[in-house]
Amino acid sequence: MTGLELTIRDLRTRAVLVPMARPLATRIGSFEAAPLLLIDLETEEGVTGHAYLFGYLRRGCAFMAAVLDYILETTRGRTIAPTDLYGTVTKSLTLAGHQGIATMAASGFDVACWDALAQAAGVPLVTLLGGTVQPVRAYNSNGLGLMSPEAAAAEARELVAEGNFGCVKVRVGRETLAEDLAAVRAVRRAVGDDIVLPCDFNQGLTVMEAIARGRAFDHEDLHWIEEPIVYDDLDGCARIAREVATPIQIGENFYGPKAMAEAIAARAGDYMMPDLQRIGGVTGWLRAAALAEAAGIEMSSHLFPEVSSHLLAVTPTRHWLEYVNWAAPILAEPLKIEDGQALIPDRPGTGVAWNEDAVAKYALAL
Ligand code: SMN
Ligand code: MG
Repeated sequence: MTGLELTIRDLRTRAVLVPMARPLATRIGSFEAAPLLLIDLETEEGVTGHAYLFGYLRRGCAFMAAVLDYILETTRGRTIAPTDLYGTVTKSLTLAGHQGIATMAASGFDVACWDALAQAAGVPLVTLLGGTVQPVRAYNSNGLGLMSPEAAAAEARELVAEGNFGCVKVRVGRETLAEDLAAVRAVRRAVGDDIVLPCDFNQGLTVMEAIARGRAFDHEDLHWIEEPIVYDDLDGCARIAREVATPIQIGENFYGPKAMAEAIAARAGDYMMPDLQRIGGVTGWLRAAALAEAAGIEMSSHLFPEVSSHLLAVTPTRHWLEYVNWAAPILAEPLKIEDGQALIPDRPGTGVAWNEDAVAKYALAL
């Protein structure tokens, strides 16, 4: 028996709807508040693992909570050994499907397991994973939705200034290429030549539109073009990546490391950016990071900067952390940014814990 032995006793979920400081309009939907599902994984030993999931839809939290109830039923009384539990949970969800809501719930459970384990070990998650607490290069993704060129220019200046960021992401996919170009150029003029500028189409185009807009964007000094078309058309993505010089970035909708392996095999993207809640939590991320290293592909994160910062620090081909502050209001200690870098907190676990007053204030019925 070691101090690291933890036994699952209970798993509680609560939902909150947290207003966002800046609304985000994208080609696939507009967000003014973040529906978050908070997970508390209680152990017999008194350690509680924390994680949160992003519901996307208002009802999304309830969908995931239902699967998490089932995951608790299948794991209550088990020792927290995340790799073993990942296998158990994945297998138990086979007939529900290894995608979508089921995978999101399993990912949240995995993150809470790793958090509990790192807390029990008395070290930050990054340390438990064999890495070092260090600053992680981040871009400010807290805005720059679809808006007029003037508004985008003003918001881009604010986003750079608010954490001395070296990179901000512009959402694109307006009605016409001319409108997109006007916004991208206004942002470039506003922030100057030294700021790195990726852009995100949020799956809004057809393959032919993406090739046309991508070629036009090739002259605009954009760092990557993200999700030009629907996420599961890997052949289409590969076609675009061949025809467009600017690197194509995909990955926020990979469900599990196997989806990433398939995308790599199809040469569907130049860069990849798995999402903690879809790739399979910490366990899934580590496997995806190994695939990225083997393929020589730069890997960034999507949302969840609090945990993704630990994970990028042990990702051999780490690229950029996507910084969003959407969970900050309900966190006891929000992630800190300094000079465009996220500071992994030097405390046990992932550093995620709740500000209970804020959780009560933003409570959303499940
Ligand atoms: C995004 C993130 C969260 C909600 C909607 C859109 C976007 C991104 O694709 O990559 O930031
Ligand atoms: Mg995106």
